[in-house]
Amino acid sequence: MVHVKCRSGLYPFSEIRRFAISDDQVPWAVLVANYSPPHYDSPVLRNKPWADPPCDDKNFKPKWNELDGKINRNSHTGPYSVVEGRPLNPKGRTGLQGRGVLGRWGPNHAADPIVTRWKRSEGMKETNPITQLPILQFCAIQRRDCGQWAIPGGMVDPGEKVSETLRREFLEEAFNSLEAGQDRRKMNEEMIGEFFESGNEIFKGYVDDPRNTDNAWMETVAVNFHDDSNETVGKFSLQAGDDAKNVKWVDIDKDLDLYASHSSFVEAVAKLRHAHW
Ligand code: RP5
Ligand code: MG
Ligand code: MG
Repeated sequence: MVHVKCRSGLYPFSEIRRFAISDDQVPWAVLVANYSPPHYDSPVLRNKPWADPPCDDKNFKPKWNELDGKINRNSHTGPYSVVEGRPLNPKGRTGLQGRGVLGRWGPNHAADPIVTRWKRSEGMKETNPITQLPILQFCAIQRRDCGQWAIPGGMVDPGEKVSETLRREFLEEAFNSLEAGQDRRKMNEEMIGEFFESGNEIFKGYVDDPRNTDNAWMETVAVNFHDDSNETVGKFSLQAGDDAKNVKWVDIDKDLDLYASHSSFVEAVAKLRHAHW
């Protein structure tokens, strides 16, 4: 499917308007003679330790399509092209050149923990009256940046294992671990540590994120961790933290409108668990 959320209107947190292209014009293989997207590198990236330098910086010698020191510049989608020193978005045009607000040229790797439990009343699983299937709930956060509801995911730090990112981001965004006292932090870490030991990989690849550009894009590994009995994560009280301003259990259903490609990840979990969608 062609990307959609990274093609329209104003680029997030800017006054820059994307160059409009039709679905047919997205693939690089299709010639678009007048394609002249604006260039945007957000000023927030300047001298940030988590961001690459500008592509024309003489000291910047990235190793594209490989592990570059601790930075993973491989794409889950396979090798990407690099034209005039800049990686090209593997899904095609976005109407904007540069990095936008993304820290890395090329793939920006994230991880998304999809934590689920059954909706219950008085201990019994609730079913949807139409599909007769049990209703699954996932732990959703409201993003501070755009206000949209989302999976509590985040960026993989250089050298960090994806399994660690999944656990860390969940604790930061849904359990506010960065501001928790020592006792609560320890208790949550122990409980989540055990719970996160076994998950089901749902998706690995490109994300249709509104921040994507022609030269920088989001990729993720989405993993489902399920509390079947509401005895572990399912019964703990949630507290939003870091880049989340709200957190709650949300019923999974096809009308969900979530950030980036998150609805499709949640749909895959509902199918996997034979839940209502
Ligand atoms: C999405 O952005 C990913 O699926 C992940 O949920 C998220 C990571 O970015 P931040 O939450 O750190 O902004 O593309
Ligand atoms: Mg985060
Ligand atoms: Mg996040």
